[in-house]
Amino acid sequence: MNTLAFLILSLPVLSAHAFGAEAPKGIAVEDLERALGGPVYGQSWALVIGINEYPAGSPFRPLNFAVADAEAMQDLLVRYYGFPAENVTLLLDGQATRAGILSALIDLGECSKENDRVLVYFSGHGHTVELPREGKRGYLVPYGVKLREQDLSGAAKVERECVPMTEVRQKARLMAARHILFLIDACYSGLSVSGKSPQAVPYHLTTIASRPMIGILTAGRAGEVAYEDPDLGHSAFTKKVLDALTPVAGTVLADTAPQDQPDGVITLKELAAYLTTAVPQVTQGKQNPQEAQEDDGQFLFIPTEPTRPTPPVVQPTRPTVRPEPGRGGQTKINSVDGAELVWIPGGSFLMGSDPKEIDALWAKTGWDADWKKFATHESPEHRVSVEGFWAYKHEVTNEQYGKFMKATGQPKPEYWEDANLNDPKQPVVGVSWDDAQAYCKWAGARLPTEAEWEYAARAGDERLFPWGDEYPPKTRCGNFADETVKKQKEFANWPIVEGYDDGYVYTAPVGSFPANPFGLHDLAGNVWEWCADWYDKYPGAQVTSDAFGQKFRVLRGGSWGDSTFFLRCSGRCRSAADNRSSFVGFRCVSAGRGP
Ligand SMILES: [Ca+2]
Ligand SMILES: [Ca+2]
Repeated sequence: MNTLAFLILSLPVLSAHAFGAEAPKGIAVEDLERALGGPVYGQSWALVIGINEYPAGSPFRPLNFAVADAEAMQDLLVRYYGFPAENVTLLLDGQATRAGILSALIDLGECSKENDRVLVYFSGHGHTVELPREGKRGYLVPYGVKLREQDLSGAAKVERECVPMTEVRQKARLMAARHILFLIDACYSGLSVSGKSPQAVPYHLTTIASRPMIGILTAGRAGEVAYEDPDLGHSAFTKKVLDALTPVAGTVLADTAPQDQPDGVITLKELAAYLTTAVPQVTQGKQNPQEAQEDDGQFLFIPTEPTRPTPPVVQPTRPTVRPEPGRGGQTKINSVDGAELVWIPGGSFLMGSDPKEIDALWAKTGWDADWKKFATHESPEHRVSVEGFWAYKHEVTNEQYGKFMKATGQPKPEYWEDANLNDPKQPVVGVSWDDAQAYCKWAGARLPTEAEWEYAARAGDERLFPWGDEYPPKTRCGNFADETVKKQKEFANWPIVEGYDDGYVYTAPVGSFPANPFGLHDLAGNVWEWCADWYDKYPGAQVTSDAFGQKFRVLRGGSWGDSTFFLRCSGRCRSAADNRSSFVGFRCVSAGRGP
């Protein structure tokens, strides 16, 4: 498919992302900007945290929707409220450790300037402790918390493991931003702002927009349980925040103002007024949001209009987000394992391969006719849409896997001691599908779906191999069974890519060869990569196989031991989930909004 066709096919996806739904007219916004002599805010920054996973046996049960809550909040801020995607830091599960949260709060202190606004959102457990001398203290419960039931009343133990709201408040003091808002979807006691909430600030937008403030809205009080509903797909509190702030047909539910006049600007007071009524309603009074603030400004939600020019994007100063010049793709670092991720823009593509194309390729390459039966599992070609996602640029390395083992006590994989395979920069091998899953969970990531893997490999066109259509390749483009392998006595009988020499017998250090156009290395060869899916027939497939169904997991891309059709973007392979092979590793992906 040519580039133009690809662009046209992707257009509905891109335009939906770029412009969102309808937005309010925003007359008050223009008045406000005129009165202030410029935009209401300099930059907008957000830290968005969602934790589903709490340790087995801990008194904090796992949550179902905290990650979905966080992702929806990130989407809301970027799509409707003018937060540049690169200014929104998302910490999910394994990334949201105590240290990770505190460090991200300090980052906000580093980047935000005096005319900026900062929003911190947290969805997870909260906890309240009675202090031994007097008073109570509220905490956010981070990922990886090590507390048993009997520890919960011990103030010092909880202080060591959890994030005190007093500390969060202290970190806010590092931020120069004019308006700082904490939206906390957790129940605990003690709001940690001094609560000098002004009784009667006149509703005058220019005043409240230009005065400073730190505000906090929490889902409920100590002893209340944050309510999750499968029908809502979110916690009750976040669902109502989303309801309150998502523009529908040009209006925003929470935009009522004291005079009940929608003006296109939603103040924190308006949002709080909406939530303190709506949340108890939907939870039968079991959950009662609390609000407090310091100083007399008001955090403002100002819907961005599709027609308003977007403010110039200032490159963030945070080290976690770096642009990658020349690719148009954005990269970021996973702070848990140090892996570099690249943004894969969403789109649609033809997955699988056409039997005619297979015949033509086999005729051209002279590959063994018997191998064609494997390729029948790639039929029929079918169109698949893929949402944008972040993908590891490289296969997970031994060095990264070592960090995971150290952090979690995970046992050594097979071949860990094999000097041919255990350099820190070589990809980890000898890992089962479950090992790979466990790693992903720790790293706050997941395995790619088979469709995502193939989409990423094809990199926006219909190329046969991640490096292009050429076979055998004329330039070094990956680590396969090659002339170097052939020289090893024990592998002398292997089929190889004739005339191709990559210089490696076993696995190569990741990234030793050029990336594909999406910026991903070693998709073809080096190690097979576990995908999330069961190995099954494609929709509409005529071919049947005993291998289809919930028996095997998908492997993609071929390895240092492969030389032919498995190296193609569409090549499918399978393995039992508990198999630990020297040819098999994995890479992770994660959801979230891109640049
Ligand atoms: Ca090789
Ligand atoms: Ca690979």
